[in-house]
Amino acid sequence: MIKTELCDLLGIQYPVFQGGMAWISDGKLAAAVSNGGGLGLISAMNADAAYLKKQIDIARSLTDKPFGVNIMLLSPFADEVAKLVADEKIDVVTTGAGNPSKFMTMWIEAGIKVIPVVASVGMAKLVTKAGASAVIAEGGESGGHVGELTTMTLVPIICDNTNLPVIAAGGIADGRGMAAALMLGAVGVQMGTRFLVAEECGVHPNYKKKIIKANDLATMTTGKRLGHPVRGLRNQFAKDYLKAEYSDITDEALEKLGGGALYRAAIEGDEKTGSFCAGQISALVTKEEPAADIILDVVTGAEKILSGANRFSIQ
Ligand code: TUI
Repeated sequence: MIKTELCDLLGIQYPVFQGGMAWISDGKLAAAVSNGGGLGLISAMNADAAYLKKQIDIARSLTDKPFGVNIMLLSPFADEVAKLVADEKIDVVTTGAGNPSKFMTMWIEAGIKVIPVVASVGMAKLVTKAGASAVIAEGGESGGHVGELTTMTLVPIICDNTNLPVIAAGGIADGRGMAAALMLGAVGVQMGTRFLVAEECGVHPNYKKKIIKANDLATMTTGKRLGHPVRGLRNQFAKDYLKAEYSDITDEALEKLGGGALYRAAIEGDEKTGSFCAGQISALVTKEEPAADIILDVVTGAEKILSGANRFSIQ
């Protein structure tokens, strides 16, 4: 079995995180991933503390294993959910889409392990100094909000610029991806798209169907004009939004156009007007199965490769 320092640090069996996906990663999915030996994460997304408290209670009722909360720092409720996770003494907090340093002292004093997503060396150095336990290097292959660099480049660059354990994310959905991430210097992986089709994931069935059907060219990025590029499936919403970005529409109107689109995709399954965040690796995600089976498939796949059952020999 693959064991890394991340397993000891967090008390988990396998060094596999489930990404915090807005309107998708709830208490039930997080508990299923943690029960499967990985680290499940509840997404606090754009919701308030009352919603998050409910999901934390659900997760606690379904697992006694460690789990985490992902805080999206662009959320209008970031301050109140940040305080809630400290009060609840959640095992692990991951952050995305910004600089978490103003919350880090409060979280660390509450005994929480803080693991920010970093999209640059500058941010990695800053959170290392602020007391992070590890960092997630998420390349632009991922779904949702994306940085500039790819996983292939970002992971080794971050590894060389921090002494913290690095978790690789973006473009990873099977054993090959995990093995490659470990070769680049990571000690764990985070996957979003693959867990989106987990049986325990309560996202609308249309969303799962679209991921399972997606091919290599199925995703695109929108949102560059407002400084927050987002990768998702190429549907009517994404095409209309991209067109609007290049028109003379105001920034305010553009922002309004994006409002509620994640909800319409994840909860309502609206194929036309929803924003279906998804990673490039959707093309390799082909079936719905229990979260625990996903973890085992990825970990045993990586083990086979790393123990020599691959396509080269060293002579
Ligand atoms: O956060 C994500 N993925 C997301 S968030 C999201 S919801 C959303 N809502 C409104 C606008 C945009 C998205 C859907 N998907 N992934 C983690 C991630 N964090 N990727 C990249 C980053 C990141 C980017 C910049 C982390 C830090 C950072 O620092 C910038 C700075 O210097 O403040």
